[in-house]
Amino acid sequence: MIYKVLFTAVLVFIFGLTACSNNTVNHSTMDHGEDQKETVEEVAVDVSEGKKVFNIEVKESHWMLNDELIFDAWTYNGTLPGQEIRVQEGDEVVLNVKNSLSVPTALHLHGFPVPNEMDGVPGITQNAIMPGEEFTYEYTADVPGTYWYHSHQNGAVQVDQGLYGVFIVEPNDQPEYNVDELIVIDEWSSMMAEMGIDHQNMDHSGMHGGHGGHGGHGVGHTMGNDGISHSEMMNMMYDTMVINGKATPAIAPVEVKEGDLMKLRFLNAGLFTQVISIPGHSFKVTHYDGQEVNEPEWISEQAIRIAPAERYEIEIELNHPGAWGIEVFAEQNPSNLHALVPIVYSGFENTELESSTFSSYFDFTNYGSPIELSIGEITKKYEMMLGSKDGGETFTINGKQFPNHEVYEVEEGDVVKFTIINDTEVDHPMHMHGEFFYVLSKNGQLVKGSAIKKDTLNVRPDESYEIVFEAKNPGIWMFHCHEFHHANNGMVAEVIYKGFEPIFELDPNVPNQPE
Ligand SMILES: [Cu+2]
Repeated sequence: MIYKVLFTAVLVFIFGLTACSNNTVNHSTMDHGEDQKETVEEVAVDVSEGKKVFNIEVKESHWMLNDELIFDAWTYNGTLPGQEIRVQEGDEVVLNVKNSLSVPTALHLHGFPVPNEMDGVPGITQNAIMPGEEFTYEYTADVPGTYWYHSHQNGAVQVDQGLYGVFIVEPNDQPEYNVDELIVIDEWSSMMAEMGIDHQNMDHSGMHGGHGGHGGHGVGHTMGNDGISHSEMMNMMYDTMVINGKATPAIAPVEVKEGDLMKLRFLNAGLFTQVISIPGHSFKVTHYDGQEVNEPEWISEQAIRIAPAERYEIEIELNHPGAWGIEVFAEQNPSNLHALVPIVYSGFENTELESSTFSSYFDFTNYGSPIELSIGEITKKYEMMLGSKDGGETFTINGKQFPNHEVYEVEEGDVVKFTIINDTEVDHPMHMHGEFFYVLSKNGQLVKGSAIKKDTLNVRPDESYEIVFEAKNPGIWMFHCHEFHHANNGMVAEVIYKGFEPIFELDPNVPNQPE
């Protein structure tokens, strides 16, 4: 019902815009008081007893996407994204998380194989952190890679509102890069910001059909008599591309020099499958979800698709001076969700950005060199059928929906194979907690290039994958779609180790909301 009200409000707003030549509010004349200044507070790092301690406050902050778009974000320490946390392989890491919001929250470290009680999933591994309360997460940073941290309490609202940041574990043998930059992709609805609609009060449960229209797969489902599909609704609402917390024209350039070796770490923290096109240079894809690709080769004119929660790292030799714009756009809505990330050589500061077209999409099933995996014989085989119900309004795994979901039981030492099949018309970036998996095959064809070690796998319409993982991290682990609306509407399963007992006590007074 709230969704319907919102929907009507959006339509009224759009109607209003057509009669108005200027669709932005000039915020420069508005008084936002002390909070208006864009505070970038240092994450307090306290190295004590050989541990790296970070204090993270979860709080509301006014955030400027550019000079005209300002909104009340939910942030980690006042910035969007939350400040990068970068540690060294082997470090003991402590995150003291203080909740200064008016709603409960929790922090999940995405991709990093944490002990189960540190996984940050309310109701599954801990009770949500209530307003005013704190929770301490501790990890040993023994697996290098690019990861991210985000809220796992009501993710469709909380991550959308800004609760995400990057967590990097640098390997001890990290190659030397002259430039090492993050490019965090997200999208925002200027419409809702202009209308003063707070995401926290918004019911996302009717908004799950976000992806549609991929490669002629229809545009999703119609909403009752409104005649507008969810995907069209998503496209109308999310109209602003956000890169590293900024929208055009405030996206900060990456400043480089000829001869530099550059590493770029892409993270998709949003809800849409995005396309990345690198202009003017060949490049190597060195890591998938933070995990090394074996012997990557130089490629060019290939665009990379990056689904929600995925990370891609690339390496570029800066040998083509100019002012370049890395093009990033949402596959289903390129006209609205589109941005250029400036890569500017010194001497080209005032030059118009040049972007480029691409001739094909990067294919990770045939890239890099094979490497022998030391994985034992498969001991368990499971199927994961991704489906939908209610005329495509809700989503299922093997016909089941959270909290009456599919449970996959494993024992420590098992080698578990999943066959994942997407029987819906939209993308599902499937994320397994607690463990990496290897991709063995796609659509029945064995992977030809480098081993593919990931924590999130985008399964597109009609695709099937076989993946395998070694069960060596006991716990109760979620395995869910990372399009939060889909998870919120049922697309969640669990991998449970036989006999595992969580050490926390479920508090019935805490409104835990793991999705
Ligand atoms: Cu999904």
